[in-house]
Amino acid sequence: MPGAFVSTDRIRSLFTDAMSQMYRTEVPQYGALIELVGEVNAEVLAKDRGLSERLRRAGELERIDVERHGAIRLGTEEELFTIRRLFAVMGMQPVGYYDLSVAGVPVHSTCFRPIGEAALNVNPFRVFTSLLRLELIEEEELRAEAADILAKRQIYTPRAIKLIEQHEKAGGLTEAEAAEFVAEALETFRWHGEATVSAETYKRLHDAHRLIADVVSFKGPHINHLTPRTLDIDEVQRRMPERGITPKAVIEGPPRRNCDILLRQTSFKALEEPIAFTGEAGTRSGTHTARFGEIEQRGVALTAKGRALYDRLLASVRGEVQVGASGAKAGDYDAELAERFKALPDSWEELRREGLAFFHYSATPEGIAARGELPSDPDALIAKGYLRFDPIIYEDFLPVSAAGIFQSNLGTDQQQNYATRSNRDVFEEALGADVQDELALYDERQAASLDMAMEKLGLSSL
Ligand code: OOG
Ligand code: NI
Repeated sequence: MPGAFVSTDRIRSLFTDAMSQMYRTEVPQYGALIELVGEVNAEVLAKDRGLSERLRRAGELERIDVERHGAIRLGTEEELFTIRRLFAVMGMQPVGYYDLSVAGVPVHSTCFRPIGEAALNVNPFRVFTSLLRLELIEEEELRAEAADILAKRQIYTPRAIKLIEQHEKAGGLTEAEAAEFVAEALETFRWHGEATVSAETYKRLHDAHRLIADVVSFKGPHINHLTPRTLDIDEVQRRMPERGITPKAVIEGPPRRNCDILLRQTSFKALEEPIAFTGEAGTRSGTHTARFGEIEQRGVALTAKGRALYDRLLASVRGEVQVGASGAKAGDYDAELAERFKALPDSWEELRREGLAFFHYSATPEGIAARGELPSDPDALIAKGYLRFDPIIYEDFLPVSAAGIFQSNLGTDQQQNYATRSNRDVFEEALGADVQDELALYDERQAASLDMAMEKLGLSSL
């Protein structure tokens, strides 16, 4: 009886909440970051009544503190195939393909996220999901050994698999099944302090690449960070040290602007955690560095044209100023970033007029009242206040930023370059589906909003 099913949005929200609770308990420093973010958000809202009112009207105020994304790293094609089915239970679909091997990280990735506007409004939680590319391990013996170790593990509980199948068969889950599903799914993301390999194997994997050790040595793909939303990322970054939190050297992405674009993010350095290795002589203790906390601030989604400009400006800054391992030149980098990004218009109207960003259009009450005597051109309608446009928020990730987040948490001596081609077809085959094109999704939303607005104004859409 389909009526008895709970929405995938609800399951996603239950899951986000459960993950948040678990991660806070597992990583105390993450709890400290959450507190800091909450404080800064409250200060911003108290100072900026306009913003506070806008967020309240959009229904965002009460979920400002809910995490916006997390990340995992998988080891095998089967794991990726099943994670797609698991995320589908929560209304999350694969969007975008990210090849991180170009940045010296032996993975390729996608983002599982809700795609419909209504679902995004309820809870936009996403998971950046990477698949290890074992073929990038040069040493044949080690590659075979890693594949062997991974083939033996089962990262999903039998009950989770049953509930995924139930969802697929019946088309949904009941409230009781959903609660059980969330508890079972959570097991896949849990941290395990016991490695499944010996200290010696761990070291060899680690020598090949730290990330390989992180993926191969454990029972499952522990969530490696969660990321709440901040209303002032620069301020949180600045205050982190006061709380004993060490931030990465620079904020990834675009500089601070009047009109936020894309995604700005920063993280604290991954913690060194005690782990136990298996071995003939019983267990041996050691440490592993994987888990961290991150914050994000999102802005408008850019069109292909806007994105090309963004990529070009960012590349020019990075070509000019290389930030050192210990943060040397971070100030120069920030200054250069701000300077060069002056070439990207910083008003909503210019971004719209020049086709650099995506907007959601709506008919104003004045426009609806004036039906029948309106110009048909959107620009003219906007100029007269009959049509309004609001930024469509960027819901995806940025490969250069993601590489920066990865790198800062892998240590700095690991800059490796892989001479490989990106391998999207192989990724999609393992996934069992094509990843959706993010630009097409934004474009559809923009077009649909304009159609709807024009209809309300009694004008046929262009
Ligand atoms: C994922 C890093 C990418 C982001 O926010 O760009 C990411 C990872 O370290 O596994 O989460
Ligand atoms: Ni992240």
